[in-house]
Amino acid sequence: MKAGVVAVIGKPNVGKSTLINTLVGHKVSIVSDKPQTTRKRVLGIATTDEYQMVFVDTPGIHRPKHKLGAALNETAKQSLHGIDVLLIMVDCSRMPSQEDKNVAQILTEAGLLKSDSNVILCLNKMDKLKAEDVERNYEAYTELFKTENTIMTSLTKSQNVDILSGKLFNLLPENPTFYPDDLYTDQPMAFMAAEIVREKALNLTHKEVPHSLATFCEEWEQEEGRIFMRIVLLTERDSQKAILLGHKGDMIKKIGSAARSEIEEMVDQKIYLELFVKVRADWRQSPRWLRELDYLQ
Ligand SMILES: Nc1nc2c(ncn2[C@@H]2O[C@H](COP(=O)(O)OP(=O)(O)OP(=O)(O)O)[C@@H](O)[C@H]2O)c(=O)[nH]1
Ligand SMILES: [Mg+2]
Repeated sequence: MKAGVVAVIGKPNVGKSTLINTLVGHKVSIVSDKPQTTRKRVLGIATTDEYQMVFVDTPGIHRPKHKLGAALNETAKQSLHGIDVLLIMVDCSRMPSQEDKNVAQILTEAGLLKSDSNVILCLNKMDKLKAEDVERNYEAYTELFKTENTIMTSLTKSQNVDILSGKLFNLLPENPTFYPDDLYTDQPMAFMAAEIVREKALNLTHKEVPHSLATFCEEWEQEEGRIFMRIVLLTERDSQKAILLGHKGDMIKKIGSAARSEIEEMVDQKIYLELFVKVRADWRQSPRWLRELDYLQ
């Protein structure tokens, strides 16, 4: 039996959470096309007869503009301790950006880009990579992260995921399993339900709303034949609240019905989902709110 911890690190929006959901075979971490979707360290656990891979999903490392951003970067850095394999993820359809360079610097400072380190560089989004850019981009990323142990993937087209899984397996140490075979995440259901609501809201809204949105479960009550849950959508301005509610409540209804079916599947029973939009100016700058939302390490 092989078992170990694999941290997935990279700048925002490269596909880290998509990869973990794919390899685990369950949605453990929400996905959107907006940067900074992942805000907490989330474990995704994949167990077979041969291995247990414990993936650590991390917030994308970026240049922070507020206390929330700084907390996200800190969470990503803290996730580098005690790992067996480091999986660096990039969007290979573009040349490395300043954010990729910051990721490389953090990894160098943590002593993780040495030749004897267990590192895999995953060049994702190959479906968007132009043929004439392949060589240039490949060289730029392998040079930046100082590794030739690479794999090019397209998660949206399910390309090379098995090869990546094989490469991870090769680097895992011999160990007994850490977690029960049927456990696929360390996150409580109430957190996952609030995240599903946030994902639906992220995918249905634009501009500043996704960035200033947080969700949390305020009440979770097992009732006769169903679970009652109240999930709060926290935002920073009345104008953002108006967008989240929509004309005559259209938007919040859409968010609710998209989230409800997914949460019901997860908890395997009917739910009564109450959504409530709250405005707290500048919550992203408030240590109290960041603590409350469990975004601080
Ligand atoms: N074209 C293309 N899009 C992809 C691929 N993999 C993921 N995506 C998309 O990229 C976007 C970001 O994916 P996420 O998995 O949320 O990215 P992330 O790295 O976890 O982002 P953060 O949590 O913000 O750090 C989503 O819209 C995905 O559907 C891929 O191989 N090709
Ligand atoms: Mg993510």
